[in-house]
This record gives sequence, structure tokens and C-alpha cells, in this order.
Amino acid sequence: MRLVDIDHIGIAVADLAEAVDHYRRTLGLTPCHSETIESQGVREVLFEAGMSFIQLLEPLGPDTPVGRFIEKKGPGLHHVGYRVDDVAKALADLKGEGVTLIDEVPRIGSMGNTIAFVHPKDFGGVLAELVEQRDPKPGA
Ligand code: CMX
Ligand code: CO
Repeated sequence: MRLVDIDHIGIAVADLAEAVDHYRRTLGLTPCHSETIESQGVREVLFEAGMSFIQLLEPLGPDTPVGRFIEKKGPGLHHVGYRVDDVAKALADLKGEGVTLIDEVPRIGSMGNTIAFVHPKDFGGVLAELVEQRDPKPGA
């Protein structure tokens, strides 16, 4: 497998509208995508930052993964998305290296991308997400 880029950093926020306004005012960013992913219990907004994205995540309720994360640790860095050319191959390679996977098989994330989560214990305590873009930009 090939690591292409950092795809995104996922930041857990309590109030999405307030956070979007903050990024707009401070960094002059305009959201490029927003989506509710019911199956994962989150609403997201993406900002483009070069070839990468900043992903703001608001929980759909307290009893969701991001809701529990905020309850336990407060708002902050939730995960790092690593862009790879082939998520299925990346999972097989990581498993071969003894890395603990959360998702054994890829699934669909935001923007129709193929994703899989990898346990934080083998990635410096930070939850890792592998991302294979559905529509890569030219040069990515
Ligand atoms: N940071 C650090 N550790 C985390 C973590 C985080 N954000 N999320 C989970 N963990 C830890 C848990 O504490 C647990 O540790 P132990 O094995 O030591 O108990 C381990 O990782 C597994 O977590 P879990 O919640 O028990 O596992 P689940 O299978 O229930 O769910 C996960 C895992 C990561 C998918 C889910 O917790 C999650 O965060 N879902 C939200 C996903 C998301 O952000 N979706 C947005 C769209 C995706 C996209 O970017 O396209
Ligand atoms: Co993500």
C-alpha cells in the first residue's frame, strides 16, 4: 500500500455551527461539504486545507462514539485520516505487521470514500482512519 497524504484531521466539537463560524472568522475558511452520517452518529463539516481537509464532528447525541468521546475527554482531536491508495490492501499490510484493527473490512465514510478505523494503541494513542478517496483530485 502507498500512503498518499494526510487526508484529514477529525476534531470533535460540541456545537458545529459555532465551530464553523470560528474557523470561518479565524482562518478564513469556507465549508466545502457537510453531511449527516446517521450510522456513525455524527454530523460533519469539511474545510479544504491544501490537499487535506479539516473535519469537524458533532455528535448526533450523547450515546454515540463522538458523544461519549466528548463526555470523557472534552472537545478536541478525535482521529487522523491517512489517505492511502487501497484501504483493503492497507488493512492486510497493517494486520501483517501486528497492528490492531478496529474495522477488519473497509466501509463507506463521508463523501462516499472507502474508510477503515485502526486502533489508537498502535498509532501514538490517536485513533487512525484509512481513507481511499472515491474521487481523487488530479495529482493526489
Ligand atoms: N481516540 C482515542 N481512542 C479511541 C477513540 C478516539 N477517538 N475512539 C475509540 N477509542 C478507543 C476506545 O477507547 C477503545 O479502546 P480499548 O480497546 O482499549 O477499550 C478502542 O478505541 C475501540 O473503541 P470502541 O468505541 O470500543 O470501538 P467501536 O467498534 O465501538 O467503535 C469507532 C470504534 C472508532 C469506529 C467509533 O468509536 C467512532 O469513533 N466512530 C465515529 C467515526 C467517525 O468519526 N465518523 C465520521 C465519518 C468518517 C469519515 O471521516 O469519513
Ligand atoms: Co474522519
